[in-house]
Amino acid sequence: MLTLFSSVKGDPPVALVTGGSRGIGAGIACGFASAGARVAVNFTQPSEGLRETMRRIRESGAEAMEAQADVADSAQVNAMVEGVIRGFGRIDTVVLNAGICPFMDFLEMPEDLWDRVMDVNLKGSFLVGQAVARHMVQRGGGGRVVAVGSISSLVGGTKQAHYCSSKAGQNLLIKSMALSLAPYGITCNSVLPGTVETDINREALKDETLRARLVAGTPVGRLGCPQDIVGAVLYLASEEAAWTTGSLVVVDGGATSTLQ
Ligand code: NAD
Ligand code: RM4
Repeated sequence: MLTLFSSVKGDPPVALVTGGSRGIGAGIACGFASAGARVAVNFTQPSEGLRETMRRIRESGAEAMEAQADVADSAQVNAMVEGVIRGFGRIDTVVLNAGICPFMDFLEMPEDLWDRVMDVNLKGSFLVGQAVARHMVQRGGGGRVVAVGSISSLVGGTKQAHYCSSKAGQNLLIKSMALSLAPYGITCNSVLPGTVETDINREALKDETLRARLVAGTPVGRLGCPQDIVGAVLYLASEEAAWTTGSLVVVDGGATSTLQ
């Protein structure tokens, strides 16, 4: 049985999950709630997904708060982090999950699309990671930073030059943060999912040829669901993971283990 990390022993831990209103982030937010944490759910715009996620968290008996911010905007990020600290007193774990992947051929890719993907996926991880880490250091240290990366940080992808590059950058951001923050008892790791069917790729996966190719390339024999990712994130947010830092944990049904 794992124990989620809490900087105040005996007090329920506090987790902030970016992009927590739907998809993998919603699964992670609900996973923290079921494991006894108080959860701040970051989102950009109010949505049915946000209301549903807040309802699921509260249904499991946990406290939840909304934390609005575009992760690519430093002023909004700082206001969000301050708001969560005001609301819950502190942050013990931050999950850097917010991300976008507007599929586009390399030859067609406009500069502003490249910039936006970098801003959300890479700069957003830096801004939120730094703001929360500064708070963790200020409150005396101890903490967990868990990024949701991607197997697309390890291999290229058609229509994903911006996304793969942003996720590869995020891997080394996390490793660099792990070095800087180790003296403060703050661990920094990434979970790298394979293909999980969510809003980010639902349209692309309507292409049956693509879907069949992805399933065939996944030894476990199916695409992932958000729940497949939650356990690895909770482990990295646990007390027991104190000696795990700078790690990239692949959770992909075996996809990157085969050339099929
Ligand atoms: P999703 O589109 O359902 O969720 C993405 C979330 O990020 C949404 O809640 C969205 O509102 C939020 N977001 C987007 N831009 C934001 C911004 N500027 N500020 C704050 N929040 C923002 O897709 P998902 O699959 O759940 O993606 C979650 C993470 O998982 C992403 O980082 C994605 O790259 C990663 N990932 C997904 C897959 C997959 O196959 N679905 C695979 C590997 C990694
Ligand atoms: C993943 C992987 C998936 C894609 C998502 C958006 O990392 O590349 O195939 O659907 O990103």
